Amino acid sequence: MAKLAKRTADPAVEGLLKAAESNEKVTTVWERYEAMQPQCRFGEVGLCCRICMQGPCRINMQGKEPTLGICGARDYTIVSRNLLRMIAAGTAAHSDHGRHIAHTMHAVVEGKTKDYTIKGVDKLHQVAKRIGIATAGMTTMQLAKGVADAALEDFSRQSEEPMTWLKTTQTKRRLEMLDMFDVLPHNIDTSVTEIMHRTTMGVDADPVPLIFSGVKCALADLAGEHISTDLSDILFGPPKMVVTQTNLGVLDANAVNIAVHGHNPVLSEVIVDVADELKAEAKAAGATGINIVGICCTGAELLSRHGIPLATNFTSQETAFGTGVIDSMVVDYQCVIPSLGMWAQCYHTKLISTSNLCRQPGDMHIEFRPESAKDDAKKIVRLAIEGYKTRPKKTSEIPNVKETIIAGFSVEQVGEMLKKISKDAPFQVVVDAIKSGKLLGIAATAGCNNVKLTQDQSHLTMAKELLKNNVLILTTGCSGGALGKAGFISSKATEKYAGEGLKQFLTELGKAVGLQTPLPPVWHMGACVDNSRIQDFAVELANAWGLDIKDLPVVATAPEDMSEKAVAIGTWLVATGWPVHVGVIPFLEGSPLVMQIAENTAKDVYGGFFVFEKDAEIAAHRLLNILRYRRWRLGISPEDSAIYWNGVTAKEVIEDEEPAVVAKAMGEAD
Ligand code: MSK
Repeated sequence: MAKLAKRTADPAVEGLLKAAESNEKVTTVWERYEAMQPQCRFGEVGLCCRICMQGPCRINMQGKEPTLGICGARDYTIVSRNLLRMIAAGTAAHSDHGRHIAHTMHAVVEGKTKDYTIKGVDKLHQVAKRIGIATAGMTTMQLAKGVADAALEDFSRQSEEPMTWLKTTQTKRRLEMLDMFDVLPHNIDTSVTEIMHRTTMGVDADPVPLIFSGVKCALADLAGEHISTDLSDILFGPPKMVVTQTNLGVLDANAVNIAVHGHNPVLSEVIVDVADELKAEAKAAGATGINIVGICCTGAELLSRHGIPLATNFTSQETAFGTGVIDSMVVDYQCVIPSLGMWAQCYHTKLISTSNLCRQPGDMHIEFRPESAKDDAKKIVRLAIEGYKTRPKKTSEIPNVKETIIAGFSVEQVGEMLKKISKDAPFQVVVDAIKSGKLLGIAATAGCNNVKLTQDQSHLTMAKELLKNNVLILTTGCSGGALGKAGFISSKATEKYAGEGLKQFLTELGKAVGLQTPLPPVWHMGACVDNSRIQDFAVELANAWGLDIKDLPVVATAPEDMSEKAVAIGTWLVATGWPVHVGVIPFLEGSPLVMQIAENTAKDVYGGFFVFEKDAEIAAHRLLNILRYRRWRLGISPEDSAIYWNGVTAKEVIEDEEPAVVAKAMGEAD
């Protein structure tokens, strides 16, 4: 693999890289990536099997020998098993996060902690009603107990009843379809366990049932994410529109800077509370105050609920140390890379781990418990104040780069805004905008950074193309981080990037909610678990239209996917009817059969399918074509029947629904 022509599209990160790379005490993720080249081709295409200790086996994808592993496993078995284990790991991560929040809610209900309250009482009622808990005459705590119990039951139910967080959140048609294919999971833990069992030595070798069970587990992941989102909203309140700033320029050389990083908001919410209480201690130490900033998805959670500035996203988490002004980086779990300890030793920054699930070499560990939340958080903040006192007094390296970001677009917030135009049928407003052509459709941009691609660049390229073509973007996670840092999530961005129809839609909606400026063209919906919000948005749209997601002009993209969690998310999106683009193929190319299932067969079964394309501009155009195709199928863009896509007219596609013809039209065929 050649060296990347450009490492990052983020000028703040670029500015810090030179110093970082001349520092012999640390290495950056980019340097380590280059040192790793060439990466193992067998691993890259998913054909390395180390499931049993007779291996590792590496089989040949070109049809040359060896074509069988020592046990006789073929390419499709090895690739499918590896894929399933990624889905299971992603599901475990998202869902464990949800379980921890459910336990925190229990601790609140049982009076074991006084450091949290139920801030989202309306959301509690809404979720309780949705999952079938009678709310009349119930106290807040009784309802919270009922919801937390129901959430935990979704981890452990032993009957065949499908999971509550699936059967109450998807369209009726989709549930019937998933039931017909026997992929509705009844609990999360079994879904993960079954995959580990099914893929172990001497169990399932048939790629078809293997992949169906991967879909089932991914649907458990969707439910796990939804539990995380719902219960966080109940504890901390659903996000509402907030205006703040993003990128490394949000660091403040004169304040105690605390960067919170990871995914679970249970600790960081309390850090925000106690930071205010400890301001006087920071001032006594000579600082102007305490400046909390976010990284990755803990950052996205605090951004959405409190307008806490987001400093940076995944690939630049270690480069952030190079500013020299972060006094503590406080990590919970997931996407915390193991090199951080090395960086902490080189700078004065304290790396504070807070969960025994996620210890780091070189960390200081303060185990965070909901029962002693405030005391734990105070210890953590005081360590940062101590860190400030020892910060070397040299000129800071804070890049002068920051952008305005408007975040907090929960589905509840979106619904409230749309009600200003149509009180009784809010999502009909979006349906009408799509039907009228103001909006070509909706795109979800999600997922990570991946060092194999220039940091953030693919997110930005795709967003530019989609917005120009009147596609409203919903975003989460590090994609939201990338777009925010580059100035795509502000009213100015609507002026700069949106096509005429999109601009009109956002201006009208902005006026309706009392703003003088248009809404941003990218709606930031939160952290990566909050892809459940994107799904809720699509379900609202589908129900308003009387359709299923597979019929809607909606697409999803993870242009720089990196994590196993992204594999789980992509799979449930496909299983619920979304066309899903990914910019980095997750170790599938070793099996033409599995590639065929992902790109084509999935479409026939679920209506959703994967689009694999590294080039972001080409990918954006493929997604635009899919949106046009879906619009034409709905009869709302009859003029598109004459449009040639890759040499095939839309009319031909409809009349001759041979998968190969459809694939060619969508630019998916060779
Ligand atoms: S943090 S999973 S790099 S979005 Fe959610 Fe970002 Fe991906 Fe981690």
